Order: sequence, then C-alpha cells, then structure tokens
Amino acid sequence: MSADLCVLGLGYIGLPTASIFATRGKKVVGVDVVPRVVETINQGKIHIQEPELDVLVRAAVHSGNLRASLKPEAAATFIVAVPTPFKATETNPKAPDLTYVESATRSIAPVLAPGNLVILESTSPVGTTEAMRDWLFDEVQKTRPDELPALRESVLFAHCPERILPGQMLKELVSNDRISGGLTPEAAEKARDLYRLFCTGEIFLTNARTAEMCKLTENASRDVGIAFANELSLICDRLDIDVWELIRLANRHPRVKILQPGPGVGGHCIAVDPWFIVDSAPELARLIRTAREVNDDKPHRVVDRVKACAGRFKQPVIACLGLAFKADIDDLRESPAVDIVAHLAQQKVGRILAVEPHVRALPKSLEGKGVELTPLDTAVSQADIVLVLVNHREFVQFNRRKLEGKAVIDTRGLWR
Ligand code: SAJ
Repeated sequence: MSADLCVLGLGYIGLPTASIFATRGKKVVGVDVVPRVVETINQGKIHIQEPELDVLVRAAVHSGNLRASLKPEAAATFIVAVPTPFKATETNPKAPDLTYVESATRSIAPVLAPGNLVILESTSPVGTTEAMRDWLFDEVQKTRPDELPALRESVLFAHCPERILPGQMLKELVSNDRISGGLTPEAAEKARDLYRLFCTGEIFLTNARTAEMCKLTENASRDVGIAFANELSLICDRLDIDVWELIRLANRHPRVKILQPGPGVGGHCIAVDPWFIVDSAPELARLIRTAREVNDDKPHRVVDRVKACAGRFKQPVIACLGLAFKADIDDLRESPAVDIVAHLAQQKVGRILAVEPHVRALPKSLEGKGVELTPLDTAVSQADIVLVLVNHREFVQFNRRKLEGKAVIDTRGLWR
C-alpha cells in the first residue's frame, strides 16, 4: 500500500513536518539523499538541534508511521522541503540556486500517480512552483511518455511556505497561520485540507506566485526593519547617542516599532530570501537590496570598532560573548558572531576568548586560528575588552560588577 505522504528533504523544515504528520496518523516516507540522515532518523534519533524535536521524531518513528528512505516512494502527496541557497552566476553574485528543488522534483517522476498533490514548502523565488510542474512533466515525458496526458490532467501543485522560527519551531508549526497557494484553486484547497490536520492557525488560500512572494516579503520586511535599526546604531555611534535608549523612546510612539540593532543578520533565511526578490526585479528592488547591504556590512563595522578599541592596549585580551546567530540557540551557521570572531583572529587583533555556552567545540571555521573556547567567568575575568555578540540568557543574567575596569562593546544592548 502506498504512503499518504512522501516528504523530500529531512532538514529543519522537512523533518518536523514529516514527524508531525506521522504523529497525527499519516503514513509518511521521509526522503533524504544523505545516508547518515536516513539511518539516524530510522533509529528514532535526530541529526539537527531544535527543542523537543527529538521527542517528536522518536514518537513518529516508534508509532510505525514515519520511515526514512534514500528514494521517493509512491504517495498521495509529495512535499518538497529542500534548501534553496544562492549561488554566484556571471550576471548575479546572489542568484537563487534551485538545483535541489529541481533534482528532488525530478526524483518524484518514477512514482508519480494520477491525482497526486505536489507541494513546495522550500522558500523559493516567484515562479518556482510553475517551474516545478514543468520539471516534473519533463521527466515524465522522458521516462513514461504514455502516462503523461493522464498525469498532466490530474496532478495538482501548490506552494505552502513554512514560517517557523528556529528555537520555537514545534510550537509555531502548529499555531502559525499558513498560506496555501495553488497553481489551481483546487490544489490550494487540497493542500489547505492536508495542513489542517495539525495546523491550528488560519490557512489562507491564494495562487502560487502570491504565496511565493508572500514568504519572501515577510523575511525582506524583517531584513529592512533590522537594517534600519543597524543604520541607526552607526549614526548614533557617530553622534554620541545611546541607540538603545533612542529606540526605546521612539517606540513609545503609538505607530513606531523599530527592531533591535545587532552585529549583523544571520540564519539561513533573512540574509538569503530578500536576494530572491532582488534577482526577480533588480532595478526595482532598491530598498530591499540596500537593506541587505547595510546588514551584511554590519559585522565589518563591529570589527573596526574592536580594532580601534584594541589599539589602546598593549596585548589586548578580547572576550567575545556568543557565537550563535541569535539568542538561546546553538546554531552557529551563517552567524555574524562567528564571522566577527574569525576576522578578529585572522587580523591578530588580540588574544581571542570565545564564550558560547550552547556548544562544546568551536565551529570548523574557527579551528586552528588561535581562538580559545572559554567559560564565561574565566573569559571576562581575563579580558581587557568584552565584546557582546549574542544576547543569550546566560549573558543577560551575568553579574555586571565583574565588568568593572573593562572596555565593553555591546552590539546587542544587553546591559542597558
Ligand atoms: N535580528 C536582529 N534584530 C532584530 C531581530 C533579529 O539583529 O530585531 C537578527 C538575529 O539576531 C538573527 C537574524 O536577525 O541574526 C535573524 O533572526 P530572526 O529571529 O529575525 O529570524 P530567523 O532567521 O530565525 O527566522 C526567520 C523568521 N521570519 C520572520 O520573522 C519574518 C521565521 O518566521 C521564518 O520562518 C524563518 O526566518 C524562515 O525559515 O524563513
């Protein structure tokens, strides 16, 4: 008997999605191209970190409803949740890379059956759901041409982007509103009915292109907001104004809600997705592009500031508080904090003590550079300069008296 669902890509989105469907009674086959991932999940374990995900995956696998595999299997619905990074091309250094979506989509062709629903969850440039349909039917044409008319007639396509916040994924997976954008109204409705199984938020119907743009717009909007705050922080440094106090006061206006400055924008979404809009309409997306540039520039500004401060000491010891891309998570990938520490080490600005309570070892990019992973108290007591890069709870609660006599560069406004 074929499965109810086949989920392609068992990463941060695919794995929780596959697991939650399985715990709600759907027969799910999860597909990943990495054998280690498949083996780990089949043992009821996880290869990524997210609060409570281990419990959910264990329950899903032990119920017998979730099984991982290296190849897609026949199912009523296929959900594609693979990465959509960017790549440099001749004309665009930040062009979307749809290689994974294309190969996952083509891999469905041998098991595709009439009436199937194919859903794209990956954050994608406008037009990707249509491209997905074309790739899939192109593959069918090459391998099962006789069956193409029946499949063309009946297979449905929709885009239902995820919106979950790393660190709160399982809660948001259930409670967030969703968008279901179909290539046809019937596809949008069918996808909505499927997600209703676990989604307690509202599910809004639209077309696929609007759904694609909506997801990109959400992250671009946050990026532009953060860029505004980051730009303010630079202006305030120049004008000798405390940016945190400024924002707190400005936000007392009933219609102003400024976000918080930081050392830059990390993570796998906000620093990537706005480029998909820029790529689609380069001459129109001026503000969105500039926001990206402002946020990408921020880590360099932090490094310059530390260098200027370090010049005051003979052999400066710099305690760098936090490596994660944001507070209270252990995810160090695409983290501006890691970049800043790497630059400081590379430029030999001083002895670098990195404090990251959420990890046991330094990431590969910092190995062999003389960076020392150090407990918070030790690092601060030895430091001339304390550089705050992440607002982890442990740092917020730190006894500020221990900072006396130290130069503090606080990119997160932690101790205001
Ligand atoms: N940041 C600031 N200042 C702020 C807010 C965030 O500097 O005021 C920084 C964070 O420190 C971090 C980066 O921005 O480095 C991104 O963090 P985030 O919490 O804003 O977002 P992500 O990347 O963890 O998750 C985002 C979310 N999108 C929105 O809030 C619009 C999430 O809902 C999406 O599902 C996710 O992207 C995604 O997968 O696209």
